[in-house]
Amino acid sequence: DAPDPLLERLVDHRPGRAAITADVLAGLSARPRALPSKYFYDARGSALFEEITRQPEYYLTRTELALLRQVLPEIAARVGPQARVVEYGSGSGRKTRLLLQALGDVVAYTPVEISRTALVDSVRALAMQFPAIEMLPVCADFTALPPLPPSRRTARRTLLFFPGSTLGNFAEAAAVSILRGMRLAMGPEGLALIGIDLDKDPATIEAAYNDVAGVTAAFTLNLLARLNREIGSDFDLSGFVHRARYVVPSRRIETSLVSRHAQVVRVAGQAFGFERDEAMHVEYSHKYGDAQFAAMAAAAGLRVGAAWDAPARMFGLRLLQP
Ligand code: AVJ
Repeated sequence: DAPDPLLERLVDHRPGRAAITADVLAGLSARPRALPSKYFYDARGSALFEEITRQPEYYLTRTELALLRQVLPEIAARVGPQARVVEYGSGSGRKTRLLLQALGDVVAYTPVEISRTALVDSVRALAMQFPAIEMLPVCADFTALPPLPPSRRTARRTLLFFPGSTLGNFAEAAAVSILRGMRLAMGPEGLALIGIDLDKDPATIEAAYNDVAGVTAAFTLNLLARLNREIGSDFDLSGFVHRARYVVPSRRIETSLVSRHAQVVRVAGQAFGFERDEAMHVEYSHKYGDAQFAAMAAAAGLRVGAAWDAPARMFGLRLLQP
């Protein structure tokens, strides 16, 4: 085969079997037990997430897309020409397309995405649509970001794009440290465009994580299938059920896999006993209030330069600056 310029340039920092095993052993030894949500995103997990975004109950993606379409001209005016765009958790690249179109003359685009399949597919499509933009993909967990590859052309500023309320998957301290990392990565002239889900009626939020078609449940359980395949664990997929509840005082969805009966799971030669109804935590999805989000940004040395909310405060975009 001819060498593939895209694959040759891809910076690959994917967590390997040893790292995943260590994370899983640590999570299973903790109380309550927990598994990291970043491992949802193998090829099948990323595809299932795309299917979640098409469920009627999952308002987040379509609301954010509509809001982006509406306010991107204003954002582009604030960002100005010749920006370098770095996106955290770029997924399918659907929102990226709108952003790159609105910005016009972007110098380079660096998607940071833990799913290699999603990354390669999306960058290939974006490279066709935007031949003038240098594509510098990084396959990594964005909380452990390797140094970014240098771009050929010098950029006037860096724009970090972090849509989807993916920040909400992190507990507050971890979210602040991600924002702090963004502050360092963007430099003094930089900006960050962040999508956040806003606190609202609990029933609406809870329905989004319990779609009737069961796609979210399949997405959650796929985590166990992925671990069985990649680290040789023996989770029984029919022995666990998906549970997602909105915890009002914590302003977050807490998703767990609940053991249907007493059982033993083996991972890397170690045995872990589960009790009946024992919950293993797998994901948070935080929903923010305005003051709370501004305080988190401030704790990271950032301020909210501009804010846009979808109708009925269903979702928000925030432009952060040092
Ligand atoms: C990837 C962060 C947008 O937390 O809403 C969707 C992941 N999990 N349904 C979210 C997810 C269950 C999602 N984000």
